[in-house]
Amino acid sequence: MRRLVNLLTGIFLALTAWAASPRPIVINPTPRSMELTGEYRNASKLKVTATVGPGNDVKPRSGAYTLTIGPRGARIHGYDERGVFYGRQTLARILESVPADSLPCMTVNDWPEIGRRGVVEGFYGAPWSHEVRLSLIDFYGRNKLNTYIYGPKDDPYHSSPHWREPYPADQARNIRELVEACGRNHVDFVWAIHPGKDIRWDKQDYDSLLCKFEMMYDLGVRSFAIFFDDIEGEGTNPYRQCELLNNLTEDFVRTHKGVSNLAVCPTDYSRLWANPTENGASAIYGRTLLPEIDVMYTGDFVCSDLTRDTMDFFNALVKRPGFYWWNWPVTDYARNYLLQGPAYGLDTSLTESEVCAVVSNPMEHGEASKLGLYGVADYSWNPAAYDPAGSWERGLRELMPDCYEAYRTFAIHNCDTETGYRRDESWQTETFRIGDGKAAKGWQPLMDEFQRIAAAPAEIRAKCGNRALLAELEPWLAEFEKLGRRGIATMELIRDYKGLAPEEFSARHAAIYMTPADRAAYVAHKSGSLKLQPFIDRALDDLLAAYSRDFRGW
Ligand code: LOG
Repeated sequence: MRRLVNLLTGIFLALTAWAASPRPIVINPTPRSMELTGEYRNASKLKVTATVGPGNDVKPRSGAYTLTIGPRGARIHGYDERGVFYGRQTLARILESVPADSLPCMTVNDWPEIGRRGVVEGFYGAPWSHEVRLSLIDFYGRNKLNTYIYGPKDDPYHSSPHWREPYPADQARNIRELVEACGRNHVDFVWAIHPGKDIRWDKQDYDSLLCKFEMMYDLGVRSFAIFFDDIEGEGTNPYRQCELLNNLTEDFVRTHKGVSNLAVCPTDYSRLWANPTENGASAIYGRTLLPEIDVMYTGDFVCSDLTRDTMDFFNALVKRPGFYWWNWPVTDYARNYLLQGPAYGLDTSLTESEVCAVVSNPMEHGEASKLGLYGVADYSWNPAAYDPAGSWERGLRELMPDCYEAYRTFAIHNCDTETGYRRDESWQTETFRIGDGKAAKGWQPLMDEFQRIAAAPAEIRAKCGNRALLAELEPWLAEFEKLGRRGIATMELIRDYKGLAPEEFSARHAAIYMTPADRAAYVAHKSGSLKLQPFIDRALDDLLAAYSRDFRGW
């Protein structure tokens, strides 16, 4: 009984200390199980020991670990080295979250659901800079993402015209550095080639491909993928594609030490145009492609949700769990938007038996993609526990700890694309029409929001420590600030219009309209396109009508 009371008191004290700490313990991705075991201790001289291998209650899968923080120190046990690394990440997050004198004792038992989780740099447009790539690779490690597929469409040595040729020396050096950075972060660097635009299915091109793989191997690359997306003509032949992959497995993968199985992005990578019959390319893949080769798939559309139904469709044809390529938050088809919303549309009941990998194709703005990737990391590690909204809030805090509220204000109004993959936006903002009965109640909250919008950019500029992120956001921040000011002026006119003389009404009304140059700047870097700017546009029309109707002073 005394022990029980002691234990309960211990838990109470630990929880109190935890609750009183400046921030709650935030670990991304969300661990499988985390239990407070009662006491707490001084963290400043924490002794950490690490062991590796099966046993010790650790789940037998790559990246799994247990972490025990007890009175005598912290113990990490990884199923493999990657697991030890992840245990250290979790411990680091705990230590960042609590004050040094109140580290709670706890046990964490954690492992990933989806074996391969990460990013495909697979968009059109300016490839990421070397610095951004390095910064992202650290971010992957920190968030337990283990896969970085290098395949920027506009790298001419990845695609046509130069896929057959070696990288120039400076670029080769950079790739070697990326491989090393990935190694430090336990990320598999996958180099992808996109030869299908002009490949000839002959010995010469096969040898060119083998030779290029050899060169990449010499730079340290140990994982490879072949992309046949977005091509026409001869290159699309599924029999030839399968033959090539099977031969490469035979002649390259199996003859080179440490090389992992290939992955392929077929030409029919989306259900939208995939022939669902036995004669279709996906079924041909299912029948002829070696079973160890992974097949990529974007779902029902090019940009679409990850659903059980879409995976069932694809997996039945290719006869293996598909490799999911999520086209979000990519914006190469809508470059004037910045996607800062929650990562949602991902089925939380999926397991590795239905989806062998989940990778996200981000924006050409690598730093600004981190917010989305934070959610992707959380989802793919532990889908069953994934809460898109909660994860997004944590991501905002992680990226801008000193101005979370301002970043949140910016992000919540920068989610949708208006075309393509529609995303919810401004979901906490209620707008109204003049005279629709909601105006009286809705005016103040909307005015408050426009004021927060006008003020957020200055705060972000002053307090965001990541200058590279800030530089990517800047064109949108500038437009966001103007949107806020237009909104405030609109709200003031709604409040005042009935009492205004015609000249004053006209002047104030006209001042809110964007000049053609303003409009062009807004369109180039859109914010609030789903709800806020449409509210302003409509309000200006309504104001004109209402003023003409109500004005009695002529
Ligand atoms: C391309 C991809 C592009 C994306 C979004 C795949 C497999 N390929 O329609 O490079 O970033 O759409 O625009 C694509 O998705 N094709």
